[in-house]
Amino acid sequence: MLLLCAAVCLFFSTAYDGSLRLVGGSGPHEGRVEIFYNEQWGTVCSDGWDIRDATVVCQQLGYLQVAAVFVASVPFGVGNGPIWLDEVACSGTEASLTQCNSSAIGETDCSHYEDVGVSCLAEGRLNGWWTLQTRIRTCTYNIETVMSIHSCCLYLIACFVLNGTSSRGR
Ligand SMILES: [Ca+2]
Ligand SMILES: [Ca+2]
Repeated sequence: MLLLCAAVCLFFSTAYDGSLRLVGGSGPHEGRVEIFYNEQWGTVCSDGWDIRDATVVCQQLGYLQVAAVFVASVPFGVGNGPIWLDEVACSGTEASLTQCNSSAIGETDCSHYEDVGVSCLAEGRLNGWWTLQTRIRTCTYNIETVMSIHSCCLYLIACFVLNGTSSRGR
């Protein structure tokens, strides 16, 4: 059980090139958009940013719909580190933000005050795999990069117990 738990924990806490996260919001469903490349989290510039791009972000993270688009992520604070994406041009049907057209990674004329933010509708989640992934992400949201396997396990177990109880109760 502990091993399985550790594997699940590692899998979901490991960012890979193109991983997304939303930072600085009231929960994992909203915040400044950050994308992982080359071992580093970076932001996305608002040039060309629109609802279609935001839709891809929400769906990549397991949410069905966009609640709000922020072209300057003021409510969520500005990022630091690289600005990885600029001139993003999604059609809205891509499975991940990396599949959308954009400037080359890291090539930008933007400053951090132009970082984009997104708010996704927290209720509307995709089914199956995405639901599971989103639940685990919600559970591990506050435990960013470093956490012990042991506390991760306790957290995940608590998460599944609570989620299981609340969904059976309806
Ligand atoms: Ca766009
Ligand atoms: Ca630009």
